[in-house]
This record gives sequence, C-alpha cells and structure tokens, in this order.
Amino acid sequence: MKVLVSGFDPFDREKINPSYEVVKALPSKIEKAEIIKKKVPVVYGKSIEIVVEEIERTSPYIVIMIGQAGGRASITVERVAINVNDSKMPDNSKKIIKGNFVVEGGPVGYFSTLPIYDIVKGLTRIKIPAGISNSAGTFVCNSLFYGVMNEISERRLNIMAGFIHLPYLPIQTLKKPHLSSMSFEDMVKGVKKVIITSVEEYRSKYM
Ligand code: PCA
Repeated sequence: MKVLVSGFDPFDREKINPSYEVVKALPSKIEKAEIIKKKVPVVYGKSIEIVVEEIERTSPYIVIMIGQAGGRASITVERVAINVNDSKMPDNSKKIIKGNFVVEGGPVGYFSTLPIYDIVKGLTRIKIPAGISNSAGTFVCNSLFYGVMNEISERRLNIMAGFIHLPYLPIQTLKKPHLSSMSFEDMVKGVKKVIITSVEEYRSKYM
C-alpha cells in the first residue's frame, strides 16, 4: 500500500512552510505502508499537475495533501474543496486570480474522502489539538485539493484523498507573536497519526 503525501514550498514572504518540513521528516514506512513524499510549488495549475503526475507514476491508495494555514491554532482536517480561485495574494509565479473557477464547468465542490472525524478523534486522543475545517480557503491549497479530487472523480480512481492544514511553526511567529503556532514535533506526530488513521480506514473498507 502506498500513501502519497504532499507539502508546499514557502510562500507569502515566509522562509519555510511547515507542510513540507513535516513531510520531509516522515519515515519511509508507516504501518507497513510506503510513504511517497512530494514537494509542490505554490502555483495554481502547476501544483495540481505535479500531484496528478505523481499519482499516475506511483498509483497510491491514499493521497494526503498538506499546507500551511498561518494563524490557525490546531491541525485542521479540511471537509470540502470548492470550485473557486479567488485571492488577493499572488502565487509564487506572481499570478493573482480573482473570482474564477478551478475547473471551468466542474461541480461546485468535492468532499474529502479521508475519515475526517476519526482523524480528529485520533489526534485528540494523542493530545494534539485538531478540528474539522469547513473551508480550505480560495487560494492555492483549495485549488490543489479541488483539482486532485476532480481528477480522481473524473478518472474513477479508487483513491482516498483529502487535505490537512498545519499551523505556523513557532519560528514563523517571532515577529507576529499574537498568532498561534505548533511545535515541529507535535506536527510530525500529528501527521503520522493522520496517516495511520487513514491507512486503517482504507484497510477496513477496501481490503
Ligand atoms: N498554504 C496556502 C497555499 C500553500 C500553503 O501552504 C493556502 O492555504 O492556500
């Protein structure tokens, strides 16, 4: 069983992005599942292409995309991806997209197919603050989440997939100390738990 886990480059003047830092630190096997790690640029379109190519190349059973949601206080499991690109923030290719679709003519949204409630329960059990989020925003994270769910749906792939947002690392909040952060150790422990819960769910459902 293969699990593809993606994390993003830094963006918005940050020097690091906790999502890829955490992905990099994961072991290559978790619960006998092979962990495939992929770094993704914070670029509309390109980010989707890269994850879709990696899905084609590796045929994972589970895809867990991870990004940074600076300011959030906990690990948040995204419930839904929406067919909207709309942000004042430029992506890393300096592109700004306001009020457009991720996929022209695509459905309004896609629900995560990860076991979102069990993931939150599992994280809480190991004492890591976690919750469900009902919006992954309308920037590149949501765009990647939507684009990948759309490909999985269109190609009728049997892949469980979803998106997780991580808070800032403490080092990112030195100049914005009013904002929440979470230690690197807790984020790594948390993402491992997300993977374990997803693998268990996949095995009990499909194997
Ligand atoms: N977070 C951004 C894009 C990349 C990332 O890590 C977002 O939430 O859209």
